[in-house]
Amino acid sequence: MPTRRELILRGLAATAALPLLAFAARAGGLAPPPMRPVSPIAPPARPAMGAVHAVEIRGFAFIPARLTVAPGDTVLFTNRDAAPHTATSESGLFDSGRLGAGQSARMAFSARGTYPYLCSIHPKMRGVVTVA
Ligand SMILES: [Cu+2]
Repeated sequence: MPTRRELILRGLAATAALPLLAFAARAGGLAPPPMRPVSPIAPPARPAMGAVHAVEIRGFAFIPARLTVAPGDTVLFTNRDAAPHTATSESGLFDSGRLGAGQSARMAFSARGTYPYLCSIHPKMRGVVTVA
């Protein structure tokens, strides 16, 4: 025959266990998170195109002569002189071709590195694009 004290303790234990059981039941009854359909027109996590950086060719100089961009960025070379110029990679990786007054050429840089270039018409005109 249990003592009065033992009965009280059992009662407390049962009461204390109830919230846990209720919690377990709720947890077990939770539906899995709904699957989200993948839409083919969902916007990409990152923009498809990087930033565009302007380099002006003015006064027989590239301005700025040294430019640092991120991978995927584009550099837009614009000739503001009356004389024609080019933006030509020293290692042959890119060449704007001959840019007349007001003409532009754009070059996208995907790989990290240092890309020195010059004007093939006026080889003393030099610049560097660093992709970092
Ligand atoms: Cu030039």
